[in-house]
Amino acid sequence: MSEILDLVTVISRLLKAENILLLCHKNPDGDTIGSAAALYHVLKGLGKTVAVTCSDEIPARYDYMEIGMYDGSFEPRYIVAVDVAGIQLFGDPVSQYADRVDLCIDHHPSNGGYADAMLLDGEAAATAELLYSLFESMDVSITPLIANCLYTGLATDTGCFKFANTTAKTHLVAARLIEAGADLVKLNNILFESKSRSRLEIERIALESLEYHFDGACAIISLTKEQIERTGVEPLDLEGITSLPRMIEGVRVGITLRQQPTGSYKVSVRTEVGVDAAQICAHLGGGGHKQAAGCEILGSMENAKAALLSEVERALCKES
Ligand SMILES: [Mn+2]
Repeated sequence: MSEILDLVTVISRLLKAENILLLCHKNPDGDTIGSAAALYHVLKGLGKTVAVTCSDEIPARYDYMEIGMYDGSFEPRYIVAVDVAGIQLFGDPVSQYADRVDLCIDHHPSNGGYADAMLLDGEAAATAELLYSLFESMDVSITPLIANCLYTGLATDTGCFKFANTTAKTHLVAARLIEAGADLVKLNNILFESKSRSRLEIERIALESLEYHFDGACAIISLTKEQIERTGVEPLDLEGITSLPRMIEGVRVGITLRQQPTGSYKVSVRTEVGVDAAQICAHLGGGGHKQAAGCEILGSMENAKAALLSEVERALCKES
């Protein structure tokens, strides 16, 4: 298990560290990218040699963060994972660092404790929210660029401050970031008000697969790997469709199944307050947050659905 650190200890370790490599999770989202980018700029500002790496390409829409990606030009001596709840989320080739992560900064209560040390706040809406507290304690000045990076993490993990993980603290941090120069209108437009054509196409296909269970309390959409490949949709865009089934009136549990290139099914579960998504996924070897969790299921689509539905039934019975 990881040694659990307080902010002061994390700061002293970061200040001592040299040749720092920051690791994001695969299928990177706004929080892992924004958090890595913000930490990158802060450490760079302290004169450190630092770079970011990720198994998947960082989507072009995030170019405004000006991330310095790792090009092999230094030998990493201090490795920090941001927003990565478990080593299975590194993907290749980043997984080569999995057993030598010095510090993990994260907000997933399910974090398995794979790093030597950990700064974890399971109450934080995003890793970016936790990082803001770290930077505040470090007394670093939040530039507009850093504010944009942190805002991106905060806004994306909360669905633009709409999800149940959003707290007063989340808004207070957002307010500080706005004061520091975060460009709300530009960022919200990039993050929430535009969709690629391939995203729309995959939504159309996903909606054709829609089915209801338990008198409409559960909705499932599913995509085969052929459908995903045909649209050429980016991983992040694909991630976005996981909110679709939960949006339907009367649906308490929304499930999205995406077949992976290996054939297994990546499952995303989104629930209304009162139904525990993490619990549903935990029984299937996954985990996550109360209202948003995931797991991976091997076998056929029908078997995957059957396994999920029996867990959903249990969760619905428990709550209602
Ligand atoms: Mn996150």
